Amino acid sequence: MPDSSLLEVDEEAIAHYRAEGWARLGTTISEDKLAALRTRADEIMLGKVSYPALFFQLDAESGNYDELSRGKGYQGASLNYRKIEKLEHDPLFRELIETPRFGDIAHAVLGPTIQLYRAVLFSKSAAGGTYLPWHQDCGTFWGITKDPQLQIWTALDDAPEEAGCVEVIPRTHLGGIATPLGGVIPDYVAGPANAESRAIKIPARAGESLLIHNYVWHRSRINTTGKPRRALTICLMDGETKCRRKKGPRQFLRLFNDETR
Ligand SMILES: O=C(O)CCC(=O)C(=O)O
Repeated sequence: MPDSSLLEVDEEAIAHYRAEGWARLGTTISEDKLAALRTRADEIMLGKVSYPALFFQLDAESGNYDELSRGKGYQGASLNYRKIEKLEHDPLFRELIETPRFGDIAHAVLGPTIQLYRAVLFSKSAAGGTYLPWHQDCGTFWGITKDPQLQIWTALDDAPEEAGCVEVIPRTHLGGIATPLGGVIPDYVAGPANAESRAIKIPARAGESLLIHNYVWHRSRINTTGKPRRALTICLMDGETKCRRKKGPRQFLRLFNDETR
């Protein structure tokens, strides 16, 4: 169904995302808001602003994904957190999450009701961060009744190649999920698929957003710029998707829903 509120440029982006598994939206946020978000990211990492619901993961000192600490949460003031989840609890991040243009795209891709699976800051600190291997964002590990398809990634800092920009293997989303568990693509799948030779890099300027299909293989390397490289990813899904957990199933935040759709 054509959506009259959709910008032409977003129609083109959605077509590219459907065909290739990713797309550029261009700049979606103003410089003053970006500056406030960068400050807020630091404040959260340093414990100056805190919300009980936030989930934290520190970088591995080695930069090796397999050596990340898991399940430890906040480990004290540090700018070396690689991942902070549940940023919908922070009003500044919430405003970015609720960007009306994101809502128009989400409705065009997902339908009349939208919920948020997660809002995550992916950070590669000035010290380099962690190498994030080829992965998909889906599978039984995610604990929901249907794999999500749509992520909107927004750079808070410039993310050139040297900063560990996002890389994708175009069209891999068309092959579906690589393993039932989802997540990291095992070597026995990535090797025969010639992942290295098919990879493309997607450098981005601060304030630019990308659409990323949850099934497209994507990764990001170490940051060698000596400056932080942070981005907010929101994963959106349709309103029918439910948590599979029997005990205390998660309730997902509804977004962009209005009575007129
Ligand atoms: O920004 C990054 O380094 C990783 C992004 C990512 O994996 C995602 O948005 O799903």
